[in-house]
Amino acid sequence: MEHLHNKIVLVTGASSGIGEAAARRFAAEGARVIVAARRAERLKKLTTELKSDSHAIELDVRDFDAVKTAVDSLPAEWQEIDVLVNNAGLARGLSKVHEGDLADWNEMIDTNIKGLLHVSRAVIPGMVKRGRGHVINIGSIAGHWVYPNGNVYCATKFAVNALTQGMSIDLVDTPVRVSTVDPGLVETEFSLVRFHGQAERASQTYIGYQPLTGDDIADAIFWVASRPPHVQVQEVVIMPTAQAHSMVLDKRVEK
Ligand code: NDP
Ligand code: 8X3
Repeated sequence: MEHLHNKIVLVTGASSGIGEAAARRFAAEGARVIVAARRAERLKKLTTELKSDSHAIELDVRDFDAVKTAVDSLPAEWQEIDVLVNNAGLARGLSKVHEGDLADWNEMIDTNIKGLLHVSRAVIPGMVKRGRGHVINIGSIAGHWVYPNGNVYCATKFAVNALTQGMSIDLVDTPVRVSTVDPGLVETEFSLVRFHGQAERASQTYIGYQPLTGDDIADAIFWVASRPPHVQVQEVVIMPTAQAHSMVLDKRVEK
């Protein structure tokens, strides 16, 4: 196992859900954690709770100039990022393509595809230069199978899958590793965001079976990051025991 003690880990989308759980897990294992997201107040609170040295950056991954400036202007002691967890992402809406909302599409494409590219473009050159690093993308089973009305969100996660493969090929002649962790249903704020704050509708997503938690995914991310340097886990697909596929879920709701 590779020890992550004192390694620098940047987690995007750390203000909630999987990203927050990953930040807590890496910190608990002694890594130094940079947490990034738009909601600065949440990050500030998180840094007071983390069990190791941490640094918060308020960041909208959709804005490349802001991402580049934030990464380039990190304090000297935070510059040498060892692990990048490209987690920031979201779904907006659930509708047929011919009835879809353009603002929702743009937000998903700009965040999940372009945002991931922006952060990767800003961080990976330093990893290549230093001759060490690990990029862990958070994909989804939505990047393996399209489900009804999931069209654009699924397309963004198929794109993440393609970008993971592309990065892996592009970095094969360097020591930098590339991995993807692709979860099924995880209970976070994901559905609340997807349904534009409709709490009742969002909570229905997780009723009738035991969904995964952010901690379950953080566990997988940490496992991927802590393999020895010659071991590159390419892909981890992780689902609730009650789920077999995007469209196969053993959901038992009492009538
Ligand atoms: P949450 O809604 O709980 O967390 C999403 C995180 O992404 C938040 O911290 C949010 O921070 C951040 N984020 C969103 N947009 C931006 C942006 N423009 N710039 C910076 N940060 C942003 O959802 P999850 O934890 O579930 O989602 C995390 C990742 O996991 C996503 O990529 C999602 O697609 C993926 N995933 C989730 C699954 C699930 O079932 N929950 C399953 C498979 C994959 P803020 O709003 O403060 O900026
Ligand atoms: C999130 C999982 O199936 O809700 O990526 O799209 S799903």
